[in-house]
Amino acid sequence: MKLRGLYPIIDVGVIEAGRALRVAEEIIQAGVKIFQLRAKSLPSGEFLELASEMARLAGKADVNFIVNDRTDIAFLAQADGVHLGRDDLPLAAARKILGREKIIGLSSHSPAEALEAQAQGADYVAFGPIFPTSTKPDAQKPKGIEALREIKAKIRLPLVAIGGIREELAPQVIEAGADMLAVIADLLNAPDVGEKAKRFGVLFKEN
Ligand code: TZP
Ligand code: MG
Repeated sequence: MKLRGLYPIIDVGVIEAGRALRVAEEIIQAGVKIFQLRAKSLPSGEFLELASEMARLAGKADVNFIVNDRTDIAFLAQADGVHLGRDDLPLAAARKILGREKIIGLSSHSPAEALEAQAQGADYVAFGPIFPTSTKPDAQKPKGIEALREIKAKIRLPLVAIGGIREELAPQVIEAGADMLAVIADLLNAPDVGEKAKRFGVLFKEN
């Protein structure tokens, strides 16, 4: 499956965990091909339960479901992959658990880190924050879209842009080379999440 389009992150620090499955249904209905569950403060058992439900929904719709940070939960929930940051398991260790077929995405904050992620065998690389974000309090300083353009010229992996991406800023991020836009606040705080996801989706057809 080609990795391109909106990459919603369902962050249960931003919406209540009780709403998360409904949101997953809405974005699947809206046509997204990949989404992630981010649950920094959910107890592991609840994280696993929610991830398992989401994996089931995604599986029925042939959508890729990715678990943030936790390779153990990705494995147990039978998710399609895991997204790893710098504090998570190294890629090679996650690969041993999940195998070759699963998707492993890595975070990067510079061209050098993006190249390193590619060399390590990641399936996609995320770069950001592109713009200021209040969703991740410990995020680095915004990197801007020229840095994204620089990375796009250097790597062949699908490139995910993240951080402060709102619908009105999305066209310039796609133009700079993002294959996917990872979005939390602008999507989850929208009055109609499904409609919002559709509008992001349309931008990939236009740009
Ligand atoms: N990593 C870098 S920025 C960020 C993460 C998880 C937060 C993105 O959230 P938002 O609300 O789309 O800025
Ligand atoms: Mg992480």
